[in-house]
Amino acid sequence: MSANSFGRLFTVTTFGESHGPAIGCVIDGCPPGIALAAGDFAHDLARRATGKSRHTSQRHEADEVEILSGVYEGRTTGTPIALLIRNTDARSKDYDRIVEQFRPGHADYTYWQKYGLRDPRGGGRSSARETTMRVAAGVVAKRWLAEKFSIRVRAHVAQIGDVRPHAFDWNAVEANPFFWPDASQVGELEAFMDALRKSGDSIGARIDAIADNVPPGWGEPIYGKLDAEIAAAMMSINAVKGVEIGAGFASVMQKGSEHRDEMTREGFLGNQAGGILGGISSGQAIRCSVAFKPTSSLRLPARGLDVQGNEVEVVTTGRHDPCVGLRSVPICEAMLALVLMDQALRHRAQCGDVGDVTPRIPAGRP
Ligand code: EPS
Repeated sequence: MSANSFGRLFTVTTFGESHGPAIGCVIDGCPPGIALAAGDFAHDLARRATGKSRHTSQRHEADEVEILSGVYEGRTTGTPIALLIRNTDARSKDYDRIVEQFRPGHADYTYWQKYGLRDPRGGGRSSARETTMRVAAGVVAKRWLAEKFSIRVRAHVAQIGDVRPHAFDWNAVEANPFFWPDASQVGELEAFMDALRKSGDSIGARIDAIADNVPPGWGEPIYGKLDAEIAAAMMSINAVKGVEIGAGFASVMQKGSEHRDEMTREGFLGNQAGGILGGISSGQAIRCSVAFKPTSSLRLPARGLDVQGNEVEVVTTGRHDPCVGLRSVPICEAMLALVLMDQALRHRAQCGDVGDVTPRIPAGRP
């Protein structure tokens, strides 16, 4: 069975390949009355888009959204919302050389093993192009979460290779092409990425995604835990190889007396939990970290196989990202928002009669 739909009450199905005529999604279960227009998607889609700086793939797509259904007189109607974006700058000839070859580290081989055939152009559906529609759907979720709960979902690049921020300022994140929170390092990153691009190699990145003002109670133990579904959502993004919630793997080294977030009437005294305890939101900020592997489409020759099983030297030319993690900030935001909206609707459906339960501990430290 395919698995191209996400969510239980607020569901998103994406469709389309990187070099097909179009990509799209169908959102179902969206509450009625949310203001929505085609132009509302432009900001987040531009944050994800290729071709905005020399540090990414130079594919230039307009990414204009067509709302095909589910919106009337500027508001959602509660019926399925179909969104479509036409592909206007696919260069399939770039892939002619590797149509029958498997790029090491890419999905080429596994798609072939699974389906016995594949759309090799641009990596087909395994291309980062698919994430465009997740960002579009995430715009709806972010808006509903903000209007209903004043929830803010933000992400930033937290590491590129072994480079980490020396300082942190959210205001710096949107002001540079790296979504980097330390303005003093932008020059260093420009030089780092220029050298990397010239070398023909690629690098990984870590993204931190945070949701503020999430009320306590969201999450459905045991098998619908909020952290489990956030982790699954992030792992579904192309190139993701790891997800942490709160302290994550650092908790291995922590003592219990260090890890537990003590509670006072003024709020939690820490957030090692990343805002989730027992699979349920605690009211602290939801914090997750996502590891993106280095892009596998490299012009540096590599040993690979072709569809006949012959050993070949694989050289990938065309337009690729030296660090695909750089453009993943809006994608991680979208996936976090989509999980939160789906869980909020599920919580309201089952526990809507519970109301506010005291004591309500303030979020405390972010
Ligand atoms: C991308 C679309 C892709 C690449 C790039 C990012 O276009 P195509 O499918 O024609 O190769 O430009 O995909 C990669 C991450 C890469 O390095 O190949 C996109 O829309 O994000």
